[in-house]
Amino acid sequence: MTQLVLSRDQAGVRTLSLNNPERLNALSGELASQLLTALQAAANDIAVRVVVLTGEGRGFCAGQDLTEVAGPLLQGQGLDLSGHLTRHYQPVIEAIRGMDKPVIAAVNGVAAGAGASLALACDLRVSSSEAQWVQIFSNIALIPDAGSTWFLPQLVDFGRAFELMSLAEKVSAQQALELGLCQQVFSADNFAEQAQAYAEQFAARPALALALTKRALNAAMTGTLSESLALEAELQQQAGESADFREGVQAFMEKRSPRWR
Ligand code: LHQ
Repeated sequence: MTQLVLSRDQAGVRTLSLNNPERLNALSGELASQLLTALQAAANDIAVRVVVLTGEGRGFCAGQDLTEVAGPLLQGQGLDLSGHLTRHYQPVIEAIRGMDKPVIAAVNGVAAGAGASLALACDLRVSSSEAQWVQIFSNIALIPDAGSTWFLPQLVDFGRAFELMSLAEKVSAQQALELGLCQQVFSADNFAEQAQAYAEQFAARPALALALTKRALNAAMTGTLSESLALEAELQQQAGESADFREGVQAFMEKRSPRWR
């Protein structure tokens, strides 16, 4: 079986790299399935504190692998796109968002269509200076999927999201930063190293506090203020029962750096 997702561990950071570089890591059903398995393994591995999602070669991900749909489509066969999304994309997006660990997209090159959605679904995004971001779906008369219609308007306003989606404009790394699509832009020359160093900052923080923060932020996206206040109270109780909380306060009192579990 071709390994379509490569996995590497360093300093608590698991890097998952999409591995179909000849097609700019386009998403086939098999690639999506291997990605889901790799995300679930990362979620369940206590040694993994942060996950980085990136791509091999010059692309991050060019969206749906069009060679997979072209044959039947051009022969006039109906395609079950709805089933395709539910089976292949939805579990991946939910695995990223539901994981109790920071997931960082390291967008090393072009992120197009569902590839851009994949990046938007991550908790944080860093971009290579050479990367391009494009909501490319309307170029083939499709609508944005894999969560883009939900994530993008949370990062930019409705009008800008609709404009990017309708016109399929290519957004440069600098524009992506200005729009708030990514948190950092790193030079293409040593992008992987800088993305790793960025991820290690999160790996060095108290893991449970970050996990519960992610849970609270996720819930806040769809909830009310009252619900957020109630959830904060519940999750703060959990955080407060951790050894890390005790260590954090003790380290403060002793005027030293904390040593997280
Ligand atoms: C590709 C792909 C690709 C296969 C580059 N597939 N080979 C859709 C349908 C069904 C179900 C569910 O959801 C969806 C959602 C979607 O994601 S729709 C959007 C699908 N993606 C696209 O329409 C993007 C198509 N690709 C492009 O427009 C360009 O390749 C971009 C703008 C991404 C990059 O352009 P360049 O940097 O100029 O690279 P290139 O076009 O030369 O591509 C390099 C190779 O990768 C090339 O193969 P070749 O054999 O000629 O070297 C491409 O055919 C292949 N490739 N994207 N999605």
